[in-house]
Amino acid sequence: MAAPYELIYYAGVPGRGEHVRLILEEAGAPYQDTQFLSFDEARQRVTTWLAGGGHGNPRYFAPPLLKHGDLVISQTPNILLYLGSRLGLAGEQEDDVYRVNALALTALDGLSNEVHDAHHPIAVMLPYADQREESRRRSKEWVQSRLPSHLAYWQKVLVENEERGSGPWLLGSTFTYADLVLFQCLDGTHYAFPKAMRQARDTGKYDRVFKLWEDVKARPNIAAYLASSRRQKYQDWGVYRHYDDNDVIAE
Ligand SMILES: N[C@@H](CCC(=O)N[C@@H](CS)C(=O)NCC(=O)O)C(=O)O
Repeated sequence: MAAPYELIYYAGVPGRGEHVRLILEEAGAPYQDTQFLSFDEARQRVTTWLAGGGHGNPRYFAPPLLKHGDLVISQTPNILLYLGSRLGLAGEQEDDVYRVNALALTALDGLSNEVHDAHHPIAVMLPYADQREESRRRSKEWVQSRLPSHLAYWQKVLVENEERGSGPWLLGSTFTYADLVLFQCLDGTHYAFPKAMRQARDTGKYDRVFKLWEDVKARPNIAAYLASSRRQKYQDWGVYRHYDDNDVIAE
């Protein structure tokens, strides 16, 4: 399909759309992005797509959406699966795409959805201020038990690859979009919980994980993207938010 890729998402925060941007940036694929509209125009475009149905595709519940010609799809990992295969970032073997998808889903479950739920533990539609106490409690629990468990999992994946004489990436020697997803998840989690992430890093127990974060950051296309104005800053709305109350360390 010769049509350009178009990311339809809110403007003003990296959000879930960031995973889509990173894969396109890594591949050097040209794309249109509603982040370059004003905040209101981008929101309007999202609303128009959600309200208007799928135009031949099943209707959508929530952004990000990827438009590629007549195909317009939702669900971040689904978009990544589509792009990863087309852009050569889903591994080399025929079945690798499922391995890569599993890794990406695991990163999104643990270090995106769970982090989001730490600032909205009671209800997505209620403002943070109405669930502040619960959010602090949940963050403490999360930092204490879930963050180490996720970091330990990723460390094991990387160490086991190494023991097989492979690496340094999640799938082994081949860089895939799972590495990009984990990078963004670590980066966002660091924004939300800088003290806990620093504490985790200082233990030295997750050195391969933190190295992967740095290695992805240093890839030429990613480094150029991160230094550009296309990389939006985290804000106090969106998936990753920093609240001092929640910025705790494990005991
Ligand atoms: N699982 C979906 C979640 C999509 C999602 O929650 N999108 C947010 C913006 S990042 C949204 O607008 N949600 C509205 C809602 O859940 O009602 C994905 O990964 O794309």
